[in-house]
Order: sequence, then structure tokens, then C-alpha cells
Amino acid sequence: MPISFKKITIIKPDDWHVHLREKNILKTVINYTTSFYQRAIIMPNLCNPIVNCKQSIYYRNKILKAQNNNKKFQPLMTCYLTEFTSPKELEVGFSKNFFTAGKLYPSYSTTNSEKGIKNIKNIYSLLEIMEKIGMPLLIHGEETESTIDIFDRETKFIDNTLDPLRNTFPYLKIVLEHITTKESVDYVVDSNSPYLAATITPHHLMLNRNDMLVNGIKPYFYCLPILKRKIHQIALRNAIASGNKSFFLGSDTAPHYDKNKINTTGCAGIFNAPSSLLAYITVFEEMNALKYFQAFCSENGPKFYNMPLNKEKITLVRKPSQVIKRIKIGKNIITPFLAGQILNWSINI
Ligand code: OTD
Ligand code: ZN
Ligand code: ZN
Repeated sequence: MPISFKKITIIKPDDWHVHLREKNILKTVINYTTSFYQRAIIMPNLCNPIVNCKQSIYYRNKILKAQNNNKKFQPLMTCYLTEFTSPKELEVGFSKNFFTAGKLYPSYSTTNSEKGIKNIKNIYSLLEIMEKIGMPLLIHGEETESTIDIFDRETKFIDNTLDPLRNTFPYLKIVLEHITTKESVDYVVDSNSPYLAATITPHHLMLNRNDMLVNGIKPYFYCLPILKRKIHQIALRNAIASGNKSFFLGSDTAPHYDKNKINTTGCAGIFNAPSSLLAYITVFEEMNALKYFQAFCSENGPKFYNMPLNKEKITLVRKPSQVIKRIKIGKNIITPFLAGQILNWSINI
């Protein structure tokens, strides 16, 4: 796009990977997501995870009540898969729209994943049903064996778990969430399959591990999967700039209070809801790929999930804007991704 490019109007985007939490945090963070996004896949990793239809309906109602600026926002709920999930629960939940997808957390892979899956073979009966009914499987793709280096966990997961799983269930729709490596990009591109897609976060596009670890440790950049080497960041940037339709927007916005991030054992997660869309467009512009921006934000996701495109539009203007510095929730603070930074883009809301 030429430098004279001043504004861009696109179909209102969806965020296919969001953590909204509960109670006071939910009431605050939801309004950032609904300002930019029409629909969002809601991750089920609450302290007490969403494992059945009843919990999902309850949580969905809480979300709808908490938002105050977009009555049309549609939360798309997911079921946290456990080794005790009944196939019936998934089948009923999916057919009645209580669940849009099932979420696979390898046990101890990320926040509140302890009740996740220890041995993938133990949920093969669930995967069989999901394949049959066309229910997407969303995966946190990291191997969690303690002997595997944290920087290799995603790549090992592809070799040890994902590839065998896809051979067993070739028609199971899979989203490899928040990919972070060149190997993952290559795996998705080489598969060239309508049954495999991946989301990419703004922070993995903008940062690599040097940003987190050189010149002082930056707790606000600590997330899982952890930031990788620059070659991987470049691979992700090239993936979105290629226009490949297997990649779409999933911000993985994951709020934590500052007191829990700045701690001897700081929590993983980056709260990017206030800046995610502006961060994505910044990267697309840097990559000279604005022509693929709408597809990444608003088309590739719905097409994969078999949902209609949104009717609303949103306009982004090439006018500097500052990302909010901090968000107060009672006595607590949440610091967003790129807090206080000036970005080249703003939004007409
Ligand atoms: N990663 N933090 C969280 C989730 C994600 O793996 C993820 O999806 C979280 O706090 O829920 C994080 O670093
Ligand atoms: Zn994850
Ligand atoms: Zn997440």
C-alpha cells in the first residue's frame, strides 16, 4: 500500500481466541473486546473450568450481562476437554450451540490447565465424535513433559501428538492456537488442508525473546507459548503477509492483575484487547500486506468455522493514537500490551 494510504474500512473482525475471566475483570475487559470485535471464541480456562453445557450457558449469560457497549457482540463458547468429558455432553452442546468448539489443554501447559489432558489417547473417543459432528478442536499445542525444553515444546507437540492425531482423525477440524514457530507455520502451510488452521497473536508477531529478556526482564511480555527466536517471529510475519487463508486472528488476550504478573512466580498472559487490532494493522502495514488484512481479521476465521461474515464494518484511520496506560479495577491494575505507546493507527468507533 502507498504511504498516502489514510484509512481502511473492513468487515468488523472477530477474535478467535479470548480470555475474559470472571466477575470484576470480566466486566471491565469485555468492553475492549466488544469495541473492536463482533464475535469471539471464549476460552474456558476459568479457575473452575467450563466443562459442561450448564456451566457454559451460565458463563455466556454473565458475559452478555457484563458488556455495555455492543449488544450485538456474540460470545462463542468452548468446552474444556477433560479425560472425564462425556461424548454426549459435547454432542448435545454442539448441536444446541452451547459450544462452538472443544478446547484441548495438555495438563500443566498454561494457566488453569491442570485439569486438562494427560494422555491424548484417553480422549480419542471424544475426538471421534467431534470429527463425526464437525465440531472443531482448538489446541494449545505444547508438549509438557518436564524433560522438554520450553522453547521446543510446540515443535515437539507437532511431531509427537498433532501429526499422529491428524492421521487418526483426518476429517477432524483443528485450530492450532497461537502458533509461535517456523515449524508450525510450515506444518500448516504444507498440510494445505481445509481441516487445519492456526491463529496468530499480535504479540508473537511484534516480539521475539530478546524483547522479553535483553536489557532487563519484561514480565508484561511473558506468555505461553513463550516468545521464540527472531527467525520464528519472521516466519509468523511472513505467514500473515502471504495471504494464506489458513491463518486468522486470535489475539489470546489474557488479563492478569499486575500484582500477579510482577511476582516471584509471575503469571503468563498478555492483555492485548485495547491494542490488538491496531497492533495487527501495524504489522500488516510494515509487511506491505494491507491487502490481506480484512481476510485475516474477518474472513478466514468465519470460513473455517463455517459461519457467515459479519455485516457491520469498522474503519481504521492512519492517525496516531496512544494505547491506554493502565486499567484500574478496584484497587488492582491491569497493564495492557503496548501500554502508553503511540501507534500509527486509530479506530473510528
Ligand atoms: N497463554 N496465558 C493464558 C492463556 C494463554 O495459552 C494460552 O492460551 C491465560 O492466562 O489464560 C498465556 O500466557
Ligand atoms: Zn494456549
Ligand atoms: Zn489463550
